[in-house]
Amino acid sequence: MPNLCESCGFLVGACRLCFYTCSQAICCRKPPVSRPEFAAVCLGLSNVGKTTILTNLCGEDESSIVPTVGFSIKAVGFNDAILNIKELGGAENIRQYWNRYYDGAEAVVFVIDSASAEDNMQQIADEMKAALCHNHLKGLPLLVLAHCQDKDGARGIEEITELLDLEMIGEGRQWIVHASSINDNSTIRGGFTKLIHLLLGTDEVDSNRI
Ligand SMILES: Nc1nc2c(ncn2[C@@H]2O[C@H](COP(=O)(O)OP(=O)(O)OP(=O)(O)O)[C@@H](O)[C@H]2O)c(=O)[nH]1
Ligand SMILES: [Mg+2]
Repeated sequence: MPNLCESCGFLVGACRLCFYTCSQAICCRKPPVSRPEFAAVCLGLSNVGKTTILTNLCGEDESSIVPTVGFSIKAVGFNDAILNIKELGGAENIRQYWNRYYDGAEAVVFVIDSASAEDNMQQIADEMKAALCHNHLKGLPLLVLAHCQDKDGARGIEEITELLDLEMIGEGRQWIVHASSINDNSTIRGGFTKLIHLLLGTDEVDSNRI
């Protein structure tokens, strides 16, 4: 039977070990790994879901979203990088000023409603072409989000690639067309993750198109 002294010694030893382990955990915690930051512009016609997508990525409440007047900026954290995304409102009276906000962009995100009528697809193609021709956006990596895949009549990425003439529009830059829907957050994150791989130069695909 251990006497009282031995029991006290054992207790003190256990307390010391506990204190040492806790202090190690608190003091020796590694600093958070810093992630590279990139600036991106997010374009697309009005009502295609740009603000909803960015709000969703930030884990914020999506119930009170209103059309974007001018622009809005959100910093979105991903595993490998932080994207500072500037959304430009898509209404006609705002689109004419888009080019004032391109400066400093390192990537372009273009969101489309995949269920748009064929006539609207032509308008989308024209707006996209005009934006991507601008000096500040030339050659930048491009993510085309074929969004609203949950809607009836949503087009697949092959059809969208053809209708928007993406092979031609994407010439001279790396580009991705990616299907997404607000109902499945992983489809949205997946598209942005691919874009980050392009920005970091870590994508494993040889061709421009993914
Ligand atoms: N069915 C469906 N609706 C969506 C999806 N994503 C967004 N929406 C809806 O689309 C509507 C417009 O969304 P916004 O995020 O305001 O669109 P926006 O592109 O930011 O519009 P502007 O700011 O005017 O350029 C909202 O009612 C959203 O709930 C989606 O994947 N599927
Ligand atoms: Mg908006």
